[in-house]
Amino acid sequence: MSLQEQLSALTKEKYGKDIAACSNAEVYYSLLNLTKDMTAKTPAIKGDKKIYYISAEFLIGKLLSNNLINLGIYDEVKEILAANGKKLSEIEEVEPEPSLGNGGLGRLAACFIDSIATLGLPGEGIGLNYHFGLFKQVFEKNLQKETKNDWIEEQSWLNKTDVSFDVEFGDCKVKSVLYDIDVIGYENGVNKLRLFDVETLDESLVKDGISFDKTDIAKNLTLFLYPDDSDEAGNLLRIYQQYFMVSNGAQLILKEAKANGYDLHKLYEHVVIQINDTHPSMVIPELIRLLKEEGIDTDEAIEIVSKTCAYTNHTILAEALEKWPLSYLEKVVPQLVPIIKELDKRVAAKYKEEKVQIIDKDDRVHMAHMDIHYGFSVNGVAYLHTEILKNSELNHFYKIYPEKFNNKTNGITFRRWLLSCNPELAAYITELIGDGYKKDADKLEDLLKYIDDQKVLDKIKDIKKEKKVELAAYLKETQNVEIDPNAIFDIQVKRLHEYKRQQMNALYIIYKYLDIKKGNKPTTPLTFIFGAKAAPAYVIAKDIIHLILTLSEIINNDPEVSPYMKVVMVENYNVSKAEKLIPACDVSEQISLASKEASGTGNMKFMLNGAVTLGTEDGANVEIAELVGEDNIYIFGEKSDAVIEHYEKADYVSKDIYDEDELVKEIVDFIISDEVMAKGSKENLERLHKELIVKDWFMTLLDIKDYIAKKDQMFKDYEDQNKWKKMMLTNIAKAGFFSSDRTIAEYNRDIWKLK
Ligand code: 26V
Repeated sequence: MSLQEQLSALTKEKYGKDIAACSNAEVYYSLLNLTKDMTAKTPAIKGDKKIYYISAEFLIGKLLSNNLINLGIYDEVKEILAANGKKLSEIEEVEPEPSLGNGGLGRLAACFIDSIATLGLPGEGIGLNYHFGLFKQVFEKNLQKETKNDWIEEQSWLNKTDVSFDVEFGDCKVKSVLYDIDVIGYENGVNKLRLFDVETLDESLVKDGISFDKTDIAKNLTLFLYPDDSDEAGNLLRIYQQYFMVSNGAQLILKEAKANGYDLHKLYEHVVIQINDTHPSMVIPELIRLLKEEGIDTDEAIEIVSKTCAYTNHTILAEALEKWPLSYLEKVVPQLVPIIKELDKRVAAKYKEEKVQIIDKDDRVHMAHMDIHYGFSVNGVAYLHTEILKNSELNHFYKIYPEKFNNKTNGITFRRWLLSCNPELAAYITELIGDGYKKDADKLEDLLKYIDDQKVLDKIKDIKKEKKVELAAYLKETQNVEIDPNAIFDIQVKRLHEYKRQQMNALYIIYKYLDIKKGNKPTTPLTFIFGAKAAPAYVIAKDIIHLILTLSEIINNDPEVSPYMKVVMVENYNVSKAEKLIPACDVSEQISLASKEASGTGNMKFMLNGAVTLGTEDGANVEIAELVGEDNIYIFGEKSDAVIEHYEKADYVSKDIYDEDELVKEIVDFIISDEVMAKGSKENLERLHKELIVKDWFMTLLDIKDYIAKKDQMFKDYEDQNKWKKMMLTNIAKAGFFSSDRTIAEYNRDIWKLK
């Protein structure tokens, strides 16, 4: 049966209608079935050794288009739909977006499982099936409000299995239920993402916004990702979740190993566990505990686990490196405590340095320390990040275990971040250099032979324009804002965090606004676009959102200024919105304080889609700069060494800069000017203003002048259209290195060693 016939048969069977007569929703659910049927016929990836990627987050995004691409039927389906008067892009809108992640770490995990399957490696993601995932963001009175994201429908990509395990906590016991999502490799076989859940979950616990009773574990365990941890109950709940995830994971791994007849004494020959940040770190003591239950003695159990587990660090921010009070672990997972104490004792007997102990003087358990001592590999996620880990943050560990440390620069899947989100550009690249780049991303470099070809340069810019028109229409429809596709689209989309410095971008906007008011009009209009969620309890982050929204209201409604600049904050930024924003971007804002952004992956997505980076020497920006060369990127700001020194010496005083520099004072004070106060909230604005002057922990004012200068230069250079087009082409051509297929091949070569 042809695809067309299969789809028609499905719509007839399900809805008693032809494709053309179906609603978009009916077509979507029929396509869901069709894709699942085809996946069932695609062989599972098999091998003698398997990678289990355990992660609290898998920010997979919508799956329909990606799955169609990976099954090789995307174009055909698009044509069938078109022939029946349907548009795939509209059908995609029906699919709810799973919000199983928070940001870069979760999106990376999603790219990785795509690449693992694409490279034909046996591998599974292991995580949790949060019913409401990360909160949905709504704006009210220029403030962020949180509501639940109810994404699970009757018919979905989740396949319920009959796998179930008992998980015991200190004060209760729950039964798990496992859901699988198929992970289809690009023109390859199928792996699985395994998401554990509890059958006793009670969604009705969530009444108002995202608050709920945090104590009834059997009913609330998988409601939300990162439940609010500003109180003790919230912290405990996170530990319950983490243990639930790793205990199920470890039980599943051992079950599969036994089913395959593997010798548990040699588990590491068949199994490798990648611990994605510290959320799954308890898998180490849990696996030791389970191996001991299998009759293996403590020494050997520790050795087996140490040869099986590898750890990835994704941040050097102290507050994100988990340290659980021992008393919390005693309450939630008392069975692990003797094992953790034993692991700690062995470390203490060998190493006296306080900084490498697992349990510190205040009885807090440093999860990362356990990973480093009892894992066989420790990796950072970009060159600079790994260097900082080795030479500064984890230097005491590096001195003990230099051989464990390695770098794996992050990557992104080109299936989603080019083929799916920008089919126009993908098709044109194929026309120019063939489609070899889809499997071997380095081939994108072949584009460089067109660097002086006017027709090619023009066409790349035309495609960019087309994507900008689409984005403008989308924002008009969804948020009722009007932006001009002829403007420069300057975009900063990522989690809201002070270190990422959205506040610095806001200060530039103030500077530009005041400058236009003074009569200095930009040649090409400017559109500044933000998208960001702030953690619900992160007060300053929410103040920054408030400032941006208030500025947007003032600027967009000012007839003197709005023809020249607009400010838009996209509500509820998520993967689907990223897919619309990234292809339309001209200027990619990557302006974190040097040393703080471990890698960044948005930077790679923007580059691949022909945006030019404005960034600091941080994370993977460093590698982007090296690849494209200094003529094709705009780098500014203090370098990481100097920043680290400022922290060591505690000698950065933002108030000095504020007092001494008139322009800085003017733009910072604008935050609490009558004009802004008239539209915004005094409390939020005053708090943010004060924060910048008396604290500014992430050194916004240190870099603001350099940032303004570089950004102005960049907008000026945009006027030289040919120069800009060449920068665009160079960025696309050099993006091949950032394919997650390359990253995963390196993980496999150096860490996992699957055949
Ligand atoms: C930590 C915490 C701490 C408590 C509140 C909730 C929360 C959520 C996530 C985390 C982990 C932060 C680590 C993280 O997301 N790192 C990001 O990882 C990306 C993939 O490697 C990388 O590109 C980003 O630079 C890095 O910030």
